[in-house]
Amino acid sequence: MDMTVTLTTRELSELTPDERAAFFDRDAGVADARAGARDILDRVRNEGDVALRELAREHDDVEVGTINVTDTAERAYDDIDEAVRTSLETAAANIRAFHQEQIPDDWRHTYDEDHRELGRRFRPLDRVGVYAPGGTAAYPSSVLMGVIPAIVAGVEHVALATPPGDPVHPVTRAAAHIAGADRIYAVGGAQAVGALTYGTESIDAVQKIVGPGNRWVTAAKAEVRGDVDIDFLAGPSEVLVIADETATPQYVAADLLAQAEHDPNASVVAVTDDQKTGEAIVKAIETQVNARERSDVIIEALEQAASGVIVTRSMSEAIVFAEEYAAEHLSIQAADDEAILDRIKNAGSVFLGSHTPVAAGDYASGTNHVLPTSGGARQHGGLSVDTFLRSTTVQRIDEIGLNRLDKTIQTLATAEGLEAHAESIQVRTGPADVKAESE
Ligand code: HSO
Ligand code: ZN
Repeated sequence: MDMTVTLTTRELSELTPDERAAFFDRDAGVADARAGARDILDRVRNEGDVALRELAREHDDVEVGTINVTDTAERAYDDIDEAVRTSLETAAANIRAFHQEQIPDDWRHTYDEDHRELGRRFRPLDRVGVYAPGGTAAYPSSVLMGVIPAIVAGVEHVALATPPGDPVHPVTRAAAHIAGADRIYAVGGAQAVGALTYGTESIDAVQKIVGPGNRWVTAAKAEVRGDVDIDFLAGPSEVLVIADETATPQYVAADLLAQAEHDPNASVVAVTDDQKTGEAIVKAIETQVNARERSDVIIEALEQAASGVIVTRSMSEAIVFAEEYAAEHLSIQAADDEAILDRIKNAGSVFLGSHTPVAAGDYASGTNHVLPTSGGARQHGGLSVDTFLRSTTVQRIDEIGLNRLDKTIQTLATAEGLEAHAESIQVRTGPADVKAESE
């Protein structure tokens, strides 16, 4: 059945405040899912594996046998299609190489003519949990994106949780094997987040949970913050393409459709300073959409208020719009791409030029595809080696160095009324000429 998409270009200057806000306040239903997610988390905390089995029955219509399916991964690796196995390995190698560049060196510097030495060291977390969406649409690529940076960071125990399916998708298990996960748990949804946070008979609790998920998983991650560390909230996919008159409309349209097929709540936007290019992009979308297998999902995503083809009066106006939107993926298909990039601060991952489709980063170029959505790029970046490290500062001060800081420290300690702090210096250096601040 052919479906049609109703789409026209829209002038940015003519959007109403509500229409503008729809682009910038994207929540994708996470807030509404929090109470339901909390109930599930409490069930898992109280009833452990029993709750996991019941929830799989209730939500996924699956009878879960063994929850820990780690020892089936190698077999899955051997059994999957050879082209898929080679592609997973190529992607994994590129992801590994890119993330290896991110390993920070421990450092020590001396200050104050060598009398004060300060430094920073980095150590991996011990146990982390990676969530990868699964079920009907399995995401082995998200397994690579979550597990590889953790392994590169040196995390000893990396657990993967992914929906049970019937059984867990073999390509997902093969990806976990290639990436180096040491546990694979057949558990999905908010209950997976609960199990990794609180532990169950089959699942060990972790220190940090990372990875993308649907709104239930995302809501559950928001709920467990405080009990366990999380990466950030990664909701439905988003892409914003900045295009000028040199862009190829068919490429822009294809990039929008690609992210739109993830989720009816995906937000896909093209913004251009050229009316003709905007119209050509709309036309290309209309031409391409019916040929897509997932056209129903794509059309829903395209028709939501946070999607569209926007025409601006200038490239500056397009850049301001992109900054405010703070895209998970920002694609710049314009002659001056580097100059435009120089003016952008808020974006999870940037794709420059017409031969750098977002799907390249989704799978195989090497960058991470677990990225901030819903404007999170205003505050932080995507998954990286840093996500799995803790930093510690280290210092050593010698006698001369302490004498030089003596008065500063004692004065500030006295100003704060913390006499024992001042004393811990004075016991080493003798009294300093410090006057208590009179009130
Ligand atoms: N674009 C998604 C990641 C993904 N794409 C997985 C294909 N598979 C969110 O960045
Ligand atoms: Zn994608």
